[in-house]
Amino acid sequence: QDRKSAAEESVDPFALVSDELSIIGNRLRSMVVSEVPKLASAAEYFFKIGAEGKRFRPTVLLLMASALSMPTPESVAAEVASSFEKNMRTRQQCIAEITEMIHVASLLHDDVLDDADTRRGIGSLNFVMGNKLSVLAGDFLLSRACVALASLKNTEVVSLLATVVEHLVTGETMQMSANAEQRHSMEYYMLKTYYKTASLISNSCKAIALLAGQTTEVAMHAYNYGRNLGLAFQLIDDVLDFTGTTTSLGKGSLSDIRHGIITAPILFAKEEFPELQSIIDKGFSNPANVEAALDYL
Ligand code: GRG
Repeated sequence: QDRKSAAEESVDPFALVSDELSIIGNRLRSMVVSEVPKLASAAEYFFKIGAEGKRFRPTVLLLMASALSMPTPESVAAEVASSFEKNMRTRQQCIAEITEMIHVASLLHDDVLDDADTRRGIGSLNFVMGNKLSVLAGDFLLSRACVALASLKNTEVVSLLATVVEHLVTGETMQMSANAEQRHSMEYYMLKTYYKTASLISNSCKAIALLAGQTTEVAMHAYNYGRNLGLAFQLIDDVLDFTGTTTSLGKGSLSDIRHGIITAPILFAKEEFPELQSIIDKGFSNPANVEAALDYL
């Protein structure tokens, strides 16, 4: 009973992998160079020190890698075992890098679609260098992610992460094309959230398990862990959109509601206060209506 739980001791998960995070940061900066200066500066924009964001996904993946990496049998010569383990960790770090490149590519395209002006506390790339270069830089990052994926020579892992890109596009399209009924459906919200946010985390967790040589069953547990974590991450992100500030979020708050996107906090509030529906029906182009909706949250 004297033993404190990890939560009580407030272990900082980022600190546990800080060395590896900086290795990955350096590698990412070297992976996104281009011979064309304009493209090089656009592609490296969100990989520069100070602009790297929270690095939530690489942190989760590196922790997953250290939890699942199996030691080589004692019968194997120490030198062989050490090079085997080093190789496995390098391949898992590569998943963290690919995941971050796909993530940043999606942010670049997302900011163009939303006409956002701020990201990670600085000007969004579209704001600083324009929409055209942002779209091209996103495509460039996806291409570099594909090359890195191919180098792993594991067709199942290639297929998992290639499908994630389709999921990101699917989730974004579901969000922007939802009809009135879909916008108010929790089921639709959860499916969209899986595609937009949880798929990348769950499938990359699964890839880490597969590269560790784990069984299909363990890989499925890793997938489910990533899926639930990803869904929880987006739910919290949606709450923060209402409660956060430009400083804490690194971008403007209330962006979902201003874009007419109905997220979980509104869906839950509506269950308790059905009268909120009439406010939603008026739309949120009028700031007074945003204020009226906020009273219910
Ligand atoms: C080109 C791959 C690609 C996709 C195009 C635009 C689009 C389709 C998808 C958008 C997906 C998207 C932006 C989902 C939101 C995910 C999310 C919660 C982002 C914020 O993640 P954080 O908080 O950001 O981890 P930082 O900045 O800390 O990395």
